[in-house]
Amino acid sequence: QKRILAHIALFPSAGIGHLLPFLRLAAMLASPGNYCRVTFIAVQPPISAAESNQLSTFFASHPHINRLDFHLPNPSHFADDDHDPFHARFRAISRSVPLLHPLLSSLSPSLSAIFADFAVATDTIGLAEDLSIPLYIVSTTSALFFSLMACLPDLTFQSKNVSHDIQLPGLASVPISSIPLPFFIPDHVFTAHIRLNVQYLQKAKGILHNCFDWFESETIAALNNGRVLPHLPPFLPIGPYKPYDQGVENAKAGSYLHWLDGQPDESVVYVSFGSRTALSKEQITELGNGLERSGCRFFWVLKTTKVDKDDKEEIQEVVGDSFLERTKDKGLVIKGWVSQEQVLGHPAIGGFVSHSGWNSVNEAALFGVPILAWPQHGDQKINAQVTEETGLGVWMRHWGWFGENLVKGEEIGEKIIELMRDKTLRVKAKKVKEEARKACEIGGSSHKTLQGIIEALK
Ligand code: BUP
Repeated sequence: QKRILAHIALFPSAGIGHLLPFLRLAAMLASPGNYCRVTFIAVQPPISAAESNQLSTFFASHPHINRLDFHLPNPSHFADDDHDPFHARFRAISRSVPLLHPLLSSLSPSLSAIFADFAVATDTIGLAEDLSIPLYIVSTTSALFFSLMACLPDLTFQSKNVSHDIQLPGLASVPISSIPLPFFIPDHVFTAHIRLNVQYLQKAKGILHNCFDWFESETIAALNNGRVLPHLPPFLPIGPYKPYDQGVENAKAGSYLHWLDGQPDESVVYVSFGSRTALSKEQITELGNGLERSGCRFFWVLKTTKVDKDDKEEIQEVVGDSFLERTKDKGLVIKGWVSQEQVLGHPAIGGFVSHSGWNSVNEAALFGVPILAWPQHGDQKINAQVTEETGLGVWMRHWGWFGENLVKGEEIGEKIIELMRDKTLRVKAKKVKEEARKACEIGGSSHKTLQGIIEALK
């Protein structure tokens, strides 16, 4: 019989960008020596194929983690004013939280804590109180964007067209053009959902942050000193979360990793805009043009729909046979899921054209890969600002939000060349990697913080 000193339930919200950090956290908590039992609440049905696949692979290789399937009674019931299935699902999950009570109260051994996504914070606070256990909120974004969300009820944004900066209390200012467009509409489903979840933050025991102190030290200090908002619980950087052992050989991964094996070190630019952004056809053409003009080797993960299950077009239909033919010696274009952590960890990768999703930024930090940040929506411009300030990347401010501008291939090509030739940036990115690794080592800042949290629950 194994010694179990704490039993933690992990509760993610919708989307792979929420699920993956939770799976990583689950693997970290359940690792030998922590004496933690982990129950993972797997919301069913997931929206994307990527989520279903990650859940199956994860539980096949982590049989010691308790999978608790949580079937939503009416997954698509709630209206969604921006037609974003992920935003609609955030609400559907939140509203179903009371149904978790009987499932969690009957667990044995009984729970010591719930670690829940910020996107379900409000409803889960009541649940944790009913179960008389602490709730830790898991943030899946940068500390700077988290600060903006925390201040949201006190902020009003008049117009995105008048250029000025937003001063967050105790923090660096943020350009108005970085504010996500839904924040200009107070009753937008995304905005309303965030405002709601911010209200009860003080009741949480702590806020877990996928990053490390060095990367965002001033913002983390401001959050912890009460300068951003009084009475916030401790903001606890415990990342970057380590990729977990997937325990399986994947034939598809084999093929693109094999291609990367044949490329010189740090010669390939990796291009991916994450799981939720499909560029317009015109922008895809310009991007292809830019990659070709740059003359750099490239590995491009192509997406044409927001939800992966809907993505049925063949690569050649999107970029054209002639593009593939012309670039076949230089580039590889793939559709569908790739193991990004393996790609970024491959020695052939020398740069990353990224939307600056927070997980992607952390993975680039962990592997020291310089980023050319091309944010598309949500927290991504603010994440890009953080990325640039740390020296991990450069941010194309004037390229704008998704669909705002058509960025021409000529400029994309030039920026890719600059990214791949920039030795100073490469050195800075290596420094970030060093700091990230130091934080996660035994005795490092993130490691110590996580151990402190686990100890407090025993
Ligand atoms: Br796509 C893709 N492989 O093919 P972010 C994504 N990922 O491993 P998000 C893969 O998914 P938004 C793929 O490594 C990261 O851990 C990637 O999270 C992994 O962006 C995660 O980077 C994606 O936070 O977009 O959530 O896709 O910021 O729009 O929510």
